[in-house]
Amino acid sequence: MTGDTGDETTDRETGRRRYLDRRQFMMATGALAGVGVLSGNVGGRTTQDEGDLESEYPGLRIISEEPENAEAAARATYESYITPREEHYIRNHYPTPDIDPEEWTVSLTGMVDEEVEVSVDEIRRDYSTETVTHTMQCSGNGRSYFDPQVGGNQWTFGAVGNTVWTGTPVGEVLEAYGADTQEGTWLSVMGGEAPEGEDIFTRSIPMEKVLEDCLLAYEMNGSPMNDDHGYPVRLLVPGWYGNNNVKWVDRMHVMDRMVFGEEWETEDQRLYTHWQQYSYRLTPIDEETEQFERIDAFDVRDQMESSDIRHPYVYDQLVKSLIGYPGAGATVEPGPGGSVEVIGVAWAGDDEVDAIEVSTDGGDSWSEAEFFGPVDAPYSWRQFRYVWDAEPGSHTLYSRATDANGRTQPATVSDPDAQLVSIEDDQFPWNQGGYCNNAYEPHGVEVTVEAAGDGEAETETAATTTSS
Ligand SMILES: Nc1nc2c(c(=O)[nH]1)N[C@H]1C(S)=C(S)[C@@H](COP(=O)(O)O)O[C@H]1N2
Ligand SMILES: [Mo]
Repeated sequence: MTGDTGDETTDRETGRRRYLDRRQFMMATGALAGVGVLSGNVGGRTTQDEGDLESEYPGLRIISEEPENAEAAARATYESYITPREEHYIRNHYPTPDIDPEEWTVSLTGMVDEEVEVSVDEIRRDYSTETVTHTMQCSGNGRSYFDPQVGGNQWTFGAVGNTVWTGTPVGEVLEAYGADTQEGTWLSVMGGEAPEGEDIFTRSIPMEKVLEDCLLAYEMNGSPMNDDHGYPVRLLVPGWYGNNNVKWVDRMHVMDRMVFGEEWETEDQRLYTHWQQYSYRLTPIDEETEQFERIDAFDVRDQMESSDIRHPYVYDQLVKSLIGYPGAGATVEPGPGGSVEVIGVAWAGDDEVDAIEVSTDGGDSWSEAEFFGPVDAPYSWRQFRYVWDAEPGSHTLYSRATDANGRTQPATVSDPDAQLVSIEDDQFPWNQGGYCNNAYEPHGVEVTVEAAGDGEAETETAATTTSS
């Protein structure tokens, strides 16, 4: 099994290093308060070359240029509370569209008093403005650690970021046009970028979540959102996996169920149902995914444990954590007291993370680490630190978080033949799509500790991780 991504070219390595050095400098001087200040981005296309992902996002490892898919290249991204735009992963099924915000509208249809086209200007100016810090993770993050591997982008650890999103509460727009938002209704939100003949990126969100905290967002980290992240307007579903956060919102349809069945399909295409009903489901090997009109549990773990839903829908995130320092493959020299400070992040979707433990001996023993950093953002990750009395030699480091429901990250991903549908015996259920991997072993880091005075310690050179 491979988590290794150390095949980058030297040029790219140099470019990234320059960026990371610069970033470190700006952190030190306080110039980079988590805001995308490095590349002069404004709304829409940036001031740099169009389509040149590498120069626009120097903190990312590019998986594909078209459609744009890229993840954080270095563990260092997980040393900080806020993820700068230059390091926030991008996940696109189709190429980023070129949108004129003056012309763009969001259609509101279905169970409403009045079907309308809402302009971007109206969304920005006619309703209240709210901000949420949200740890957004692609449900495919960690997919490359599945054995046997499954198809799709081979994300390692880097398809997650913590950013500040600003926009309009969706509920206010729905209310303005008399939408039926009673219990049991759903809002299906559609992206506007699908090329002719492709399935429209559609997600059905239960109305109770929509009204609770969903936004039509247009700013990221205090700057106008840029095109790759959904400009001019995206849905923000705090705490839930990235796939629910529909970019380039084109239409919102109020319904009494999810997009389901022939009404939402054409003869030869799952036009609106594909991304809701077939993709983004946790299905064991050799099973066909079962479709539902409605479900009433949204936390992925709750669904895993429900006897009604055998193939969970990818909604609210599972508990997970990542070590940011030391990075994978790093050689570190302990400080004067002989210790190394292990730093990382832990999150649990719309639940809280309750505890975080670190192992420095490959999981034989565990110690409680401590949380630090901002506390007042319920959908945001928490930072953690652990002061490690580090002996010279090589060590395998793991982190393992537990959420407020007492659910802990499992150790490994199961064998497909086990056909698990929930987390059992410390194993995450292998599934056909490679979704929601929160097992801690494949996300660990291999670290070498030098004896004090052994010379220059190097930092991470590639996004390598241990395999399991
Ligand atoms: N319209 C549209 N919205 C989309 C997608 C897409 O392909 N099209 N990808 C989704 C997925 S799978 C993820 S993980 C997030 C990624 O958001 P980001 O690119 O801003 O990180 O957007 C979601 N929203
Ligand atoms: Mo995703």
